[in-house]
Amino acid sequence: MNRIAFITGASSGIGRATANIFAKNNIDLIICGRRREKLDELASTLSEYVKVHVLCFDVQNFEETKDNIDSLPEYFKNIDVLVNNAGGAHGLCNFINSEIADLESTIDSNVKGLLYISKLIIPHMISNNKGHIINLSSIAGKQAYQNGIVYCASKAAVESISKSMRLELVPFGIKVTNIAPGAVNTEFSLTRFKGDKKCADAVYENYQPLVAEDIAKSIFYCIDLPKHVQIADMTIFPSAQSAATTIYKN
Ligand code: 8X3
Repeated sequence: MNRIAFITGASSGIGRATANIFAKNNIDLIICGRRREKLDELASTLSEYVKVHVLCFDVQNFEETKDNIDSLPEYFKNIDVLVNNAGGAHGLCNFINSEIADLESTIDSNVKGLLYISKLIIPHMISNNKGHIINLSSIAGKQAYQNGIVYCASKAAVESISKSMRLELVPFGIKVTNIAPGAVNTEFSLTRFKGDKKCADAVYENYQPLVAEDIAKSIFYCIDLPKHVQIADMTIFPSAQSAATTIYKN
């Protein structure tokens, strides 16, 4: 019987790449996001390999999240792998000049959304006595940097949540893996710079950044290990990066 994975933020980037690699390895999928068209298009491609169920909702809204998870057909409620990937950085700006709406959406998606999803899915894993939760943190969760106050805080929260989850869930046979990428060329910077493509592209110029597939492969590696092996924490940099804001460019 195939395993079943629930992936948030699956319409693009790391979430989408993870859905692709899971499907090619016979893992049935629940793909979640806010962009229905992109999810449907991904579902129609991946249905060739596995069963795919689409949920279109915003993780920032608890009621919407609950209604969507409650609506899952019985088969899809037996979730083996949860990939908490939805989130992003809204603005790169010093704290004094930052917008309240950006602070709210960064915390609401990266922290509250992750907690909502986990709170609704963990009971199913507990009743099955198995599961694996992958939380997408960031190097920003380990190392604070200038102009990133709320994003760094939100990812530091994810790091802490991963540790607490592991303490609580290991007795139920549930693994928890925290993944902290460095620079990955996705829509991340476009969101951070509010659609300014020139600024977003400049982040990834003059070195080879990671791509979404690099992180997806690492996620698949973690979930494909034997039952007795649990990766607790994985930090992944491009070879040119040595710290959150230290990238060797040439
Ligand atoms: C994204 C990586 O270095 O821009 O989480 O914070 S970084």
